[in-house]
Amino acid sequence: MSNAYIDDFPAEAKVIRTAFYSSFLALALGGVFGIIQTLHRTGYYRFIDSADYYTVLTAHGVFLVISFTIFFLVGIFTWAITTSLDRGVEDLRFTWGWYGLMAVGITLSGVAILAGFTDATDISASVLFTFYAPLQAHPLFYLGLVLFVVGTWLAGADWFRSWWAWKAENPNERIPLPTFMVLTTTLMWYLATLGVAAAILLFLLPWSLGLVETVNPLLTRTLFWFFGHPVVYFWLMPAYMMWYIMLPKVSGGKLFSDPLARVVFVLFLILSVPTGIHHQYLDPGIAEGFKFIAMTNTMFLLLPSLLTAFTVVASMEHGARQRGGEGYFGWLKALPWRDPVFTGMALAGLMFAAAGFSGMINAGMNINYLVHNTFWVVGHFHLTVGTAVALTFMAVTYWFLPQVTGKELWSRSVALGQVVVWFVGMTFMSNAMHRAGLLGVPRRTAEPQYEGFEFEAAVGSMGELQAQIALGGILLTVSLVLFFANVFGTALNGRSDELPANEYAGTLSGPEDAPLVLDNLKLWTAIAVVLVVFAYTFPLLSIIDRGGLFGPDINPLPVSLETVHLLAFALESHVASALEPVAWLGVSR
Ligand code: HAS
Ligand code: CU
Repeated sequence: MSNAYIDDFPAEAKVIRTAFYSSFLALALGGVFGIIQTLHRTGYYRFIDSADYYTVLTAHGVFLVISFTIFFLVGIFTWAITTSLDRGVEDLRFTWGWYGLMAVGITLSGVAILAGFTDATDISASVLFTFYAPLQAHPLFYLGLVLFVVGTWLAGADWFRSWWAWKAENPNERIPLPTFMVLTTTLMWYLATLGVAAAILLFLLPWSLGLVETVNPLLTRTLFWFFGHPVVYFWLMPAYMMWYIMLPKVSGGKLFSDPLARVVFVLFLILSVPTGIHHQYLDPGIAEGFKFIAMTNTMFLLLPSLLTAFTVVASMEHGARQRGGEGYFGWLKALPWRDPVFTGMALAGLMFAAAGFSGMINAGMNINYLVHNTFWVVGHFHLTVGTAVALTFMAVTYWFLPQVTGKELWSRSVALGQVVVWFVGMTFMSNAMHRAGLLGVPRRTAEPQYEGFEFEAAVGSMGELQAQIALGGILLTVSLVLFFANVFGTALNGRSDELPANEYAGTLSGPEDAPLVLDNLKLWTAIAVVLVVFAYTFPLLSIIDRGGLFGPDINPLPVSLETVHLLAFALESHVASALEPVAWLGVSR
């Protein structure tokens, strides 16, 4: 008889359950702040002071993109490791330890943010989820983030430990695909978080504690984006994992290609970090050439997602044909559209296709000037993290919750309604956000409508856009209420013995078709490091060279970074002397 997860791993199920509930708490809080700011910005219902808008926005951002996403992913990664290696964690106390560190960390940061609403303390952290200088938070906020990130590092160590132990017992076997995905994602995360660790520990925390007086804002921005771009793949890769190993199964078929899935995760490992500067196309302190390199890397980074679109849709088609689907497009009808787990993930995928297009536009250096810092970008990330990731996580919750609680899902039809309402709400909200951005409506402000200035819409009107955004926000809130009803309903159910087995999709082309080198994690990590060194050494050196490590005024460490000039000089004279013999051709420097 095949068992549910909780039957085989009761202790691990408890950790995962706790991580999920932490994630849902953050989702609820983030959702409340979300509807407050949608209604405030669009002018439909205003009860907060506009001066508090940054605090609301910070709470919305941090609770959703840091706590909701990451608590959920540590839960499913722990599931993926234990299920695919078929062994429990090595040391349960260690597992609870990293969970505890994450929980304490995010609580400290959360308290620091929420304290911004009262004047009773001077604690506040209204610095947005992109907490770079010159915005400054109370030290508690940074300290909390440090603990949280260290918690995730230890979680990664836990997964590696399991894999090492398994490898010792199974020396000649390929890394099971889910484990492979967890390990590559973790390695990417280790590399990415070096940036944020440096930003916080060397600059922001000492500055907030008063140990140093100033920081170099461009440097903290650049270190933030060193982390801030790859963090989006830390959210996406677990969702992709679900599209690869769960979606084919619920579609009724098998994963089209295990080797291709490995290639995708390797590409993310090597390309995610050296692209962060695409968030800084408008930063005047970074030379255009460095931006061009980041743009080129970003365009290559489209590849793993395009491969994913192909592989995942091919797997869905395989499933549909197993279920009797026929014709070029007729197979779509044979998919299990009444299953919320399937429909949620499929709708999330559809929206991600649109998100990919807005991402490509963001990524173009020239066209980015049109959309940067406008509402367009907000539209983009509500399709990506707000739907591709969030909707996938909610959809798979309907499968995971029974697995880790041992209880039947409270209502499948409410679940189906929930994922559809999210899709419809996000269609209204994000489309209108993109359009508003094209008219120049700025992001990150409570007062987008400047006095005496009218945004001219080519089609429709500002009022219509505002109405769509507010309507979308309300539908998303309704969807969240339905989601929580199901989570509570399920938690209140009794134990059931009729749960589906803990299984993930088989493959049409399995690991035996994948070249061995794909499993060489050391090689891919080394390549990733080299690319990061190439992409970041010179931009960072030149930022420090011009602005000083701690800003232009105080400079406790010697800045002996003539390197950039020296290198330029060396290149220049070399080129000049090489050209000497042909000087008569009229070539001069
Ligand atoms: Fe982005 C800004 C470029 C992906 C998140 N992005 C942001 C911000 C966030 C964010 C949060 O180059 C704002 C940060 C801030 O506060 O300032 N982004 C990209 C590019 C991609 C991309 C090129 N972003 C993401 C993902 C995110 C995310 C993923 C979160 C999870 N983004 C940018 C740039 C900026 C930016 C610039 C800076 C803008 C500025 O000026 O500030 C790519 O990775 C996208 C590739 C995606 C595709 C789509 C493939 C399609 C698939 C769907 C398959 C369909 C299925 C369903 C499975 C090529 C995989 C089929 C269903 C059936 C029924 C058949
Ligand atoms: Cu990015």
